Amino acid sequence: MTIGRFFLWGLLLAGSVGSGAEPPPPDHRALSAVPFTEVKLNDAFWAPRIRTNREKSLPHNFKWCEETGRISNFAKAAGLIPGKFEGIYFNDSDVYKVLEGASYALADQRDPALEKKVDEVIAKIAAAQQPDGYLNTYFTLVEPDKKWTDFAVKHELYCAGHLIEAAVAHYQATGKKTLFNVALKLANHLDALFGPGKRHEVSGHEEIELALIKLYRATGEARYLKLAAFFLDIRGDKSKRPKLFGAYAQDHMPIRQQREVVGHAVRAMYLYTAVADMASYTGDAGFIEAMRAIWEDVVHRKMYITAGIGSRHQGEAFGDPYELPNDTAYCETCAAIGLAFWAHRLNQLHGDAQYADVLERAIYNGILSGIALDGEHFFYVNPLASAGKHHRQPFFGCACCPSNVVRFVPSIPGYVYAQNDAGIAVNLYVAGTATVAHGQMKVKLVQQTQYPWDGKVTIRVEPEHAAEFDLALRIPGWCEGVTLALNGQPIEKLEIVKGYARVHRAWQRGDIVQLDLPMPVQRIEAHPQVQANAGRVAIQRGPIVYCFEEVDNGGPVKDLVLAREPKFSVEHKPDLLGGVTVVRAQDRNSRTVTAIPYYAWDHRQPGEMIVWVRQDGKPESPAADATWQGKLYRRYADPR
Ligand code: FUB
Ligand code: ZN
Repeated sequence: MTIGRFFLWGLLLAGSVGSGAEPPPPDHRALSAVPFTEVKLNDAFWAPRIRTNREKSLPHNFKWCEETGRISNFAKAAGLIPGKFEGIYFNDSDVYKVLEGASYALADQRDPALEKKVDEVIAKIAAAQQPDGYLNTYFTLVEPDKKWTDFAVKHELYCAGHLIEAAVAHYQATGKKTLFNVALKLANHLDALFGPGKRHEVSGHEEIELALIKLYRATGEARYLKLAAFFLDIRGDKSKRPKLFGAYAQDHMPIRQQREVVGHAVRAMYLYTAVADMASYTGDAGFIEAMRAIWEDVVHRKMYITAGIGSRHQGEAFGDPYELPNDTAYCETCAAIGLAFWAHRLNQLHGDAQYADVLERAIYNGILSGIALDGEHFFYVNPLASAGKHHRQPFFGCACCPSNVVRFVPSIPGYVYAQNDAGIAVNLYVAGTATVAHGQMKVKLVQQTQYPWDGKVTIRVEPEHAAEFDLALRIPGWCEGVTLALNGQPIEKLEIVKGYARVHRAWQRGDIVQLDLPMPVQRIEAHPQVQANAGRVAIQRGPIVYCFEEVDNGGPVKDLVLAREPKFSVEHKPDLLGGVTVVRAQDRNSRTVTAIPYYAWDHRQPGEMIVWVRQDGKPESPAADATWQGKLYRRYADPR
């Protein structure tokens, strides 16, 4: 029955664009995220960051968007003020991303000043839209006769995608349709131009696909989903588009045939986010198999321990398998954010915690390093070793990363919980409350924890009335020896399904679940083919990857060698770097060395930084034997 419905919808998607009268496609996801509007965080780690994002990062980004002409480009395109276009041709997208971030922030907390700013900017955007729905300030002001002529380079569809994402977030957060109506008009314009029997084009930089799927989810209008399906179907297909853009833009072969991740990392992540989303409606076996293989290629061969991806500066691109240099790592902040998007979609599609493990790794490491504790300085490139010359900047000419991180941080509430007919899944451990719809009733969850510094988590379950359902708790891949108790009684035999400890019972108001995820300091080793990490280990505790900085260690750290059997100790320092747990160990000369969370590096005196340190006794060139099957990183076993 279900397969039949998928098949029918597959045909409808592949066929001509219809009136939208057909029934909606089934939602094929094993889990669906509990929306950001239903989750409030009040923890000691994220809540202050979300506040800093609202109070500092968003005003800072609006200011830079003003000062660099990004916002006035809209006023100019609208004819409200005179003047020429300023900046790069895709600068509209930064304004949209900042608005998206502002929308999540407003959902968390109303803020009249921020709302006023948002309304003002939206008014300029709306004024810049042309009567047919077209909206792009670069083309309106610079090349009005060249609209929709340079799909490989000029990012018109990319900018449209970011507008749509911002509009959906703004509508969901505030209930206002001011930006949403602009997005609908633009999406309808795209639908009139592109599709079967119309123009066969794709964007050189993916983004529109995932955005159209979001718009479909927000409106139920099938044509947006069909247009996204069309863009995905003709990508890399020479029979539909004789001149492909090549591997850089994942446009070298049809997506269903792709098995390796290639090209520009952000482009790839945005594309595969949309592919995973699309599979959740079509059950498309070709897409699912492509995602399986490409995911393995990324996480087993091409991902840094920080969940940074895209090792090459050249082309901002993925390198060869195991090509993971530390000091020259590119690891664009946007790419880690894109990986988080993709991981989140695959977690929902398959209901498998392994994807949320990567999501968590990205959030606490490769993404968070992209923004300074003050909320006003940003990394674009996130290397895993530094000679002391790489520092966060207030903004960039190409400002994709600041605007991406300021939309990602306030969206984190939307990543914490997921649900299905069977019950509720907890993907991230963050103190706060959530209201989750289950059948006809609502279940309130109250989570308390000091995560990521401590693995003890307490969840109070408050259904409106007693009811049977699952509570599925993600057991992180880094964790060994988890224990779980229900109302104070240990659960002896945990039922672990796809990485979740599943507790099924008739829940009563006030039931308490206590999860204990032990967080010893772990040494991690990399696959022997990662040449940069030969003879080295990295330190991880819980979800946090650590690094050594010169400032904590009385001098250069690049030649640091850990003792053969370091006796690790940890100390939580509330006044250091916004509150961090530091890790201490001994070097091979028995001197104490100190590591801090990678995300917090480069906040004090400039100096060397290193994630992968030499380990006394670890051979430089061990064999890559079968024990490495399917692994890029694993816990280091002492060669005793
Ligand atoms: O092209 C738009 C954005 O600028 C990309 O996603 C980033 O990699 C940067 O090149
Ligand atoms: Zn970026």
